[in-house]
Amino acid sequence: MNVSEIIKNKYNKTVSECSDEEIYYALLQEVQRLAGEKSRPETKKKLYYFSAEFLIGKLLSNNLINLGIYDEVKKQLAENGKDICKIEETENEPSLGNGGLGRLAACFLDSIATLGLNGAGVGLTYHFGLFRQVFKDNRQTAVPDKWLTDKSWLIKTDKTYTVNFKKCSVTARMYDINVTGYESTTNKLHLFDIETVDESIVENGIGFNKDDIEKNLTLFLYPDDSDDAGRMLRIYQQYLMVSAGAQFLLDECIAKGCKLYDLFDYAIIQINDTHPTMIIPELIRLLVERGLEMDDAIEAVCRSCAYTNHTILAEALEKWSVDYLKKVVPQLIPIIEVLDDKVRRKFDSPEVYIIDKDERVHMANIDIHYSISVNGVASLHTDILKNVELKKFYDIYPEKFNNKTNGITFRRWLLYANPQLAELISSLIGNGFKKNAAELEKLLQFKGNTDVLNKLLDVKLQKKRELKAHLLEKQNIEINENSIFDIQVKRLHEYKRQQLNVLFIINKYLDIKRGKKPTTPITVIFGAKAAPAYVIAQDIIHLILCLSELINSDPEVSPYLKVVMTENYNVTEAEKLIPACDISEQISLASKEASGTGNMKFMLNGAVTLGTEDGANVEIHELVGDENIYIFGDKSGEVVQRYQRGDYNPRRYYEENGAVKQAVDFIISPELTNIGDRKRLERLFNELINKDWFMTFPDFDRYAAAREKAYADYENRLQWADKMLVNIAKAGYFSSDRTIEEYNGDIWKL
Ligand code: 26Q
Repeated sequence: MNVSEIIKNKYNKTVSECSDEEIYYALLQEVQRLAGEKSRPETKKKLYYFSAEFLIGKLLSNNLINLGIYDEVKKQLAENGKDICKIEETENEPSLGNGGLGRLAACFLDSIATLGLNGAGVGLTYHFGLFRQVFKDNRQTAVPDKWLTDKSWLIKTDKTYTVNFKKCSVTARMYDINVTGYESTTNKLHLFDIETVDESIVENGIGFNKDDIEKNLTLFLYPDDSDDAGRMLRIYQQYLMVSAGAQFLLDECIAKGCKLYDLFDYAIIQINDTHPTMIIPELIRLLVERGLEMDDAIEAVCRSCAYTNHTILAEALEKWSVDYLKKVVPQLIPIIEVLDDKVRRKFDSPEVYIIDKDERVHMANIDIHYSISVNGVASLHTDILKNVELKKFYDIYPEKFNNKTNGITFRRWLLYANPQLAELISSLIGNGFKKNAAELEKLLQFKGNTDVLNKLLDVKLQKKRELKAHLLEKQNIEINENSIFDIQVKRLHEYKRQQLNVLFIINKYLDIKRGKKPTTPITVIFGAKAAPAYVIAQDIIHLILCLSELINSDPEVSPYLKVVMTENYNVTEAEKLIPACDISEQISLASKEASGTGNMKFMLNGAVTLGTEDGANVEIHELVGDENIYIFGDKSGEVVQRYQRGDYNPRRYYEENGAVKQAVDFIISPELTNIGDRKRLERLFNELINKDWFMTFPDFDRYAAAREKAYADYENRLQWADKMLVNIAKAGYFSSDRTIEEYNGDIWKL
């Protein structure tokens, strides 16, 4: 690519005369052209990955890397006095996802394209993605994030579909985003939108009139599972996505010669959690409308669908009341009734019915009965599905259940986010790991090699310096690059237990106040958005921000301990934080985190995990061995039993464990209530001593001990670097290329 020529043709100016925005837009257009040239030829069978979320992150650099021209573009820009990072800053991040599930979908698209598989993503264009988080008075406020402009990566297509709701009909238009594969062909992400959406109805923060469907349908992404308001709107969104997507895929299949009863020869539909579940009754409805007998339609659809479960939290499993559905999509009710009826004729157990006695439709139950595959996202998670959560279903359909441990794309999370580390690895083992992540194991030959280990520590220090500069500029907070960077970034949720981390910090603060100083200073970094309606999560953010103010402004303590909460944690922020991390906090209550994918990104970047035996941590532990991870706490079996017994009494721990009591009492101490909101802090205090639903107290002592052990081990820099090396070397298993090869081999069979 010749950047000067492109700029000259477009603007009749030199590169140095252009603004960063102008250069960005010229590069975007050139990338679109190059990506288009690499379009993948259609083949008979195609994967449709349906997901309500695709958390794709910024695209310019990612596409340049995948097209193999990042280095030359960067160089040419530099020769003209332009910094590619600054140009990238002008790109808005499309925050079309909440967290793990959405980011996983984005990593999968990258791997599907890279492996040259015929597959597309199908979802929605939210005009405002996930809210932007702004801290004010030590609280989170939520403001709309208007990422979508006329200079975005979306390409308007001429494909439109009518989607009928009870109240109105809308026209869904398809927009495409090119998904470039790494040194491979280009696939598509299809996102539907309606043209009548009116961005001007947004008022006070992220509020808007929930009733006017034609104006608000694709306005916002739903902030997670803890918001009761506007549930109806979520059904509208889901149906828009699946109805338009179903019409589109049927058109594609028919054009290739599909006779409908053989749909499964042309299409495999991966249902990303229950959010796109209505695709099943909708496709059946469309096939019947086009002349198939009901039973043939059910059979054809069932053989075309596969379901991924991402959670075992009962409250996150979608159940929609028949009444709700009747008001929005009455045309699906007769189909859902037929599906339920068939189940009732075959099985006695009410647990597996689709419509329960309270007239609620269990979306996951539709997926399990009427698809060919049910998969969990990490080995422990799949075991829990089989043996506990979905046991009744596993007894019926053992052959449907399978595990697909999650993965991440190494293009974004290593090559792009940490070019220095990628460079070091290349210099040691060549470039093969870029296409075949398993080759990272070759790094093991450098265990104990002082020269290599020092280089690894140098890279880490450099990434810490970059993060330091970033935080200074962004939030005017100064951190010490020679301190231990201990990081927990993920959605704020009680089960993820940011509160456990906080309790440790409180005791560390009090220790330092009493003169017990850590050998190496510690910087604890949080990043987390909380669903606006999730009160306790808001309280935890408040506590972290108050604590951060108290500690960072205390001259006795701040040289040894700092607490930073980065504002508006998102993909772009993650790309800066993860490479700089020493200790990766993965401390969910065992059995609750289905997999986690941040844990994999940290490991790949040479952070050492401090975590429970939960989700994919279990597999990380197996791969790196006891020496190279800090594992603590109750195992999932113990936790499950404790819940079943129902005898957990947090107050007893609070009264009997001095360390727990000291930390919890401090939440309502004058030091904190002078800074923060007493009501919020008291509510959190009471929640912990009376409920502590995610059992932080029983794990507290073992957590504190493991964390202290990690801090002590950090002192031996070379031994620590050895742990980093092993983590990087063993991370190859978590490449999403491996995950996608498994999906394809076992389920999709493209
Ligand atoms: C449900 C109903 C109403 C409104 C919103 C929702 C909703 C929205 C988003 C429910 C769940 C989600 C997101 C779930 C999620 O991100 N799960 C994570 O998936 C990751 C990828 O598999 C796992 O690594 C994480 O462990 C899991 O928490």
